Amino acid sequence: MSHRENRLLVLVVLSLILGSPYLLMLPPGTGEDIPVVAYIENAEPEIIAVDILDSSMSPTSCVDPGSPYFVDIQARDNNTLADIASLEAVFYSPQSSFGDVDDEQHHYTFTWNTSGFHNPSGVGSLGSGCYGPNDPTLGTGTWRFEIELTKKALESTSWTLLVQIRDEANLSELPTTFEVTGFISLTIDASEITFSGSPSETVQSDQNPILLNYSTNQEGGISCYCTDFVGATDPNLVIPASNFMIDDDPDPFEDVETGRAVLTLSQSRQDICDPLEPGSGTRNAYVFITIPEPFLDQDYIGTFAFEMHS
Ligand SMILES: [Ca+2]
Ligand SMILES: [Ca+2]
Ligand SMILES: [Ca+2]
Repeated sequence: MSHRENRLLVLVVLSLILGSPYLLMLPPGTGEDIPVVAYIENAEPEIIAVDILDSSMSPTSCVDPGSPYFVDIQARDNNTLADIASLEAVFYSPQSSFGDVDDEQHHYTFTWNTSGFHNPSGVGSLGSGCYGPNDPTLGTGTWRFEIELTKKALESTSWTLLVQIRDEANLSELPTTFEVTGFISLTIDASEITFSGSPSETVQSDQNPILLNYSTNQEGGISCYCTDFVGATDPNLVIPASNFMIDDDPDPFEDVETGRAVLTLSQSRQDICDPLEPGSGTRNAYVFITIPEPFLDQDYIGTFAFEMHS
């Protein structure tokens, strides 16, 4: 862009009345015209404040992934907002940086330009609550982004929101630190399972495997513990937790074990799968019981508890 294009052009035409007695004879409004050109320098835009607001419009530094938030950006430009060309709001985790490509776990980009608000990569989402200044002749204004990070956004207290503003010639930026809160979710595709068999047999449950569906934005694991199983008719008889096994494949008696080793349950929490990366997925839990011998044939009732932990 040339030097002249970086300036506002104001053309002022002065009408000069000369002091000659002859000219005083001329009718009013006649004289010499002198064109005067005044240049107003471009002023650099400045970000005055960046505020993250929750759904009740309260300022916050903690962002829950998967929930909408507002980002208010107040900016000033002393040759007015008319030459503001674009804003960019980039959210990135401590494992990423400003210039990286967007991805749900680490990096989100939202922009404004004279055609409106944009989510150029489609990572995350923009809500309908976005707006910009409606009077470009003013020197300051506020842009509001309504944004949402996905549930894959990494749990961390050290995310950065870097806002950049550009006018016709200059760029200014302001960083803000915020937290993405952690979350864990685990669902099981069964509410009740049953085993049936004869004394001394090892049998699987009527539903095998149990599917453990998890979702988390941090590293985690899934553990299980189990109560003793108490006789429904004669509660003095119990099947201890140690008669139950969990495997990650359908066969608990392989010569060469597939995947993780078979786990004997207890009343203490034990991890039943390898550490989980942030994200979502499913793990299989194949469950078995070795029925004691001799043993009274009655129903025995107890509980398996599956838990997800960070
Ligand atoms: Ca400017
Ligand atoms: Ca196995
Ligand atoms: Ca296994």
